[in-house]
Amino acid sequence: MKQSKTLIPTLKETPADADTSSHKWLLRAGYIRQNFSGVYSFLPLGKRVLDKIEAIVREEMDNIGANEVLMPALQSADLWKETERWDKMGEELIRLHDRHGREFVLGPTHEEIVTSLIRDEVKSYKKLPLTLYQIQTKFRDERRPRFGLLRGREFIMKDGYSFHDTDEGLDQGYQEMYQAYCRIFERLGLNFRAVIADSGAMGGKDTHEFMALAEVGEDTIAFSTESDYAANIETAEVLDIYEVSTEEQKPLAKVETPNQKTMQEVADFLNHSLDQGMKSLLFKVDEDYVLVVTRGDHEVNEIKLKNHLHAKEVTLVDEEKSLELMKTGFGSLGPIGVSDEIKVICDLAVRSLANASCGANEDGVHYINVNPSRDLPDVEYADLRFIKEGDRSPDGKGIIKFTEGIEIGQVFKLGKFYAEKLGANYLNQQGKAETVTMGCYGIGISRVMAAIVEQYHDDKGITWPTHLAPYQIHLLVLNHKKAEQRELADQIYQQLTEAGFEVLYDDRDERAGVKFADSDLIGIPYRITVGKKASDGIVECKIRQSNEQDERHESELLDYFRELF
Ligand code: 9G3
Repeated sequence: MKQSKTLIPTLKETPADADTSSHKWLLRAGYIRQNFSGVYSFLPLGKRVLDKIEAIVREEMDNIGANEVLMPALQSADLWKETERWDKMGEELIRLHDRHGREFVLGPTHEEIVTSLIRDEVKSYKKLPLTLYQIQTKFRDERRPRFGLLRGREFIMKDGYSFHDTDEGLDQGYQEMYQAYCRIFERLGLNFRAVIADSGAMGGKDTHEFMALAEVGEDTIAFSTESDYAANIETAEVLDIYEVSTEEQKPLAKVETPNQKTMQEVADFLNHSLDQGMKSLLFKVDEDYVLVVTRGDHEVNEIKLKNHLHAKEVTLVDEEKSLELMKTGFGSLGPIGVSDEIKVICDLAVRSLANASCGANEDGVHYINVNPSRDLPDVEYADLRFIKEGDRSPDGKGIIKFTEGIEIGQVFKLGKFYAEKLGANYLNQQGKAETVTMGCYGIGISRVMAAIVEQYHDDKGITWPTHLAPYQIHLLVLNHKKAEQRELADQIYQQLTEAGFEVLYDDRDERAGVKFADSDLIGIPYRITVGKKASDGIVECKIRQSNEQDERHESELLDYFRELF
């Protein structure tokens, strides 16, 4: 392709709204342009990279016998009402009317559509297992679109769905998809981890997220230093391996803590470390109120709390509600003497405290020498805290460290939720109607493109993995006006293109400096520069990632690139 004939609007400066590396480089190198918040156009270079990513995904999906389909973006609200997601989903679900006033959604995902298809078309166990997938545009009205393609409101997803007649079948389908995802992300050259994740609203059992490691990642991953354990910190369980203190139990006592409000102030005033104090937070859990107690140096994990109580809604109450219910403000809440209508749950770490302090449910008063076995006889204990760096890994091997990740894929065991709601049944071998069991699997295609740039760039631009770049070779002619340069470049372009190489030919009437800067921005792995030595047939070859360069005679180029590819 000749650059004088295509559209690659590079930018010298970083646009103000570029809020992460991939956003900055994809804008500056002319791969994408924002139409409006969270909505982008892929320009020619961007489209070519998308196609290469999709080709790898298709190959691996077809390898495991998944069947590609294409389902509509426009979905009838009726199906979403049958699964009760029409009401449950918030503002993120884009709802609209057609000309007849009928209600629709712009599809954020396709469980409803694909399950209704199976309900209508699959009636016998002989047709199972079956896996369908698509690569299609999704719509989610994110409150705060940001980081370019990483969190858009319209994006490209590969979403796959598997249908089984047994749980074992689902387990096997899930494993096959999991392995296919590992192959896809390895082929994409991504540094990734498969992490145990929280199935949250999806209601399934097992679920794993695939995270591309990058400091801009919005998810924090807890991983073990000595095993392949990795989990989203929302889910990472904490081992109950607290040694019970041997300290002799002192008598419970109340002390005035007149101006001490925060945990640290109380700990300093009572002359003990944070982990000798109890922190109590009051939550509204669906229609109930729950007092959650953790050690002073730990944080409540609200996802764990919600899952433990099988709740739909968990929110921290405000100070006035705390005063109304507990007759005291946040600084003096505690688990002793709480009225029966408020359940008290303590994180596991609290159980092994000895002679600890806690709020006395009176403003400016705390208890000291609290010994849970004696003073908290009927509280419940559960794993409710966030895992911390330095905790022992839940698999018992090594300790936990944190890193940031971009969620690029997820695999879910959905079970029967959607099939039950939509009546997707099949006749089993005995002719009895059974509900289909499902799995669902997603890869953020456009998000993956940005994740790759997060991992492959330097201070001059993008450094694509060779097989993902929009072109394989970038051919620059420094002075198009000089016949010997132009003729040699034209000849090299024709020869390499005819040999099957993907060549981007910078034939523009631009200064050499502009061409080099643009070439570094765009990030094509190999560059040929035709310049002063053209009359001797000598050109310069440069490798973008390593910056190494050397001179070659044009007659060597074909063999050189055949060797490289
Ligand atoms: C919605 C909206 C946003 C959503 C969903 C529904 C996420 C929703 C979870 C999934 C699960 C899997 C198939 C591919 C892999 C992921 N955000 N999810 O269901 F209405 Cl507005 O999408 N779906």
